[in-house]
Amino acid sequence: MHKKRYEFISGQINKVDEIIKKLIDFQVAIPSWALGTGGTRFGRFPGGGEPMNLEEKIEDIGLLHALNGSSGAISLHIPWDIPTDAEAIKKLAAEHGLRFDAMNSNTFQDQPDQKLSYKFGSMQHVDKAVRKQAVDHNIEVIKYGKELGSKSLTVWLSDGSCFPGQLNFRKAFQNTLESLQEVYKALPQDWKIFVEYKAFEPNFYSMTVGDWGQSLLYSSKLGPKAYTLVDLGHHLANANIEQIVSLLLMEGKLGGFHFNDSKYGDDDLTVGSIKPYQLFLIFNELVEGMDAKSMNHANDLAWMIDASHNVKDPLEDLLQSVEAIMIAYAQSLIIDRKKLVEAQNNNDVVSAQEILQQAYRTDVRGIVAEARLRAGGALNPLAVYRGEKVREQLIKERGSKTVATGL
Ligand code: RM4
Ligand code: MN
Ligand code: MN
Repeated sequence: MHKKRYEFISGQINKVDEIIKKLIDFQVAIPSWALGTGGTRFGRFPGGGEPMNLEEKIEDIGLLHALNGSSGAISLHIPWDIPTDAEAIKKLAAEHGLRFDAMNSNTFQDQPDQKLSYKFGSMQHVDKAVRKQAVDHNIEVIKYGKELGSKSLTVWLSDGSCFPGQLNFRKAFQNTLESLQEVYKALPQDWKIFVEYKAFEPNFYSMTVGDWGQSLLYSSKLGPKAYTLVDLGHHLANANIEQIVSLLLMEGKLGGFHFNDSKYGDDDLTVGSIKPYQLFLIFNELVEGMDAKSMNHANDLAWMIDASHNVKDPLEDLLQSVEAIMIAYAQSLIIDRKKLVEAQNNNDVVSAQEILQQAYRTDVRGIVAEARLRAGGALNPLAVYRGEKVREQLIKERGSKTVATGL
């Protein structure tokens, strides 16, 4: 079945081996906080067998990577994932073929042993002592990251205001910039810092890093090691994310991605489950923009998933998400770029649409599966996961009442 499907598709497109090589090289980092059942603010229904510590999280991601060959990195969140024995953690990750992608700091929650509260913000706070606490936390996160061999820090701030008048926007921006500058100073030479924006939630009147313009302002003022991070769920409804991506790339300021999907807000649903065409259009801009700058698709941007699971088995959901990313990437690689440029230059709008949709409507799953096989993964990861009764085994090992750290 696979052989037939692969032969059919590889006969239709050019340079299939080059495409397969790119697919094999392309790795998507899995967030440590997406391995458990997230729940909503109304309730949480844990599915059992969830990882209870960093070691078990690494094992879960190792399993995903063994199945699909494309999940060779992990993104950690501190303090949820403090590595008490960094050497042992590094060794375990290496055994599973995993590297450490961006480290994430957390100043959107108060921790039990914390002196000052982030209720009214962290880096934007009117009290300098709170800002310093947030800066120190980020510097500590860098320290853990260095121990593990990570090379980047993602800062997502929930800072903002819920009501008009609560904040002086300009002062909040300036405080945040100063705090980020302190963190920037502590960044090792070969590290990057990603400033992630979000339009709303948990603050509902203003967010201090609310959109890509604000993030770009911060990252431009910070310096060459600072970049903007795009999380697909962090825009106002119907925002043209592909255009945002294109311009950030043009400016050399796109740092990385948090993939997920959504219908209404920051829904954190499975990648490609709601708007697969949008995902394809984003990949179209990514590939075109990276090629225009001779960038390396696999390494020059940070590719991460940021999702949350309420009703699905988190590992099955992540397998689906990675598959959706690989499909969109493969489809963007088969776009007839020459013809598209021609159509654009001739104002041939009809042909331009035809060219994009020709690629989007091509069933590339045979190529993606072939790449997975060549990388040592399974032909059908989901089927293997279910066939081997992985969740049942995890429940047996870890118990049915486990709750993973995270949101
Ligand atoms: C936020 C944001 C961040 C992530 C947290 C857990 O909504 O997307 O990237 O660190 O959730
Ligand atoms: Mn995110
Ligand atoms: Mn989010």
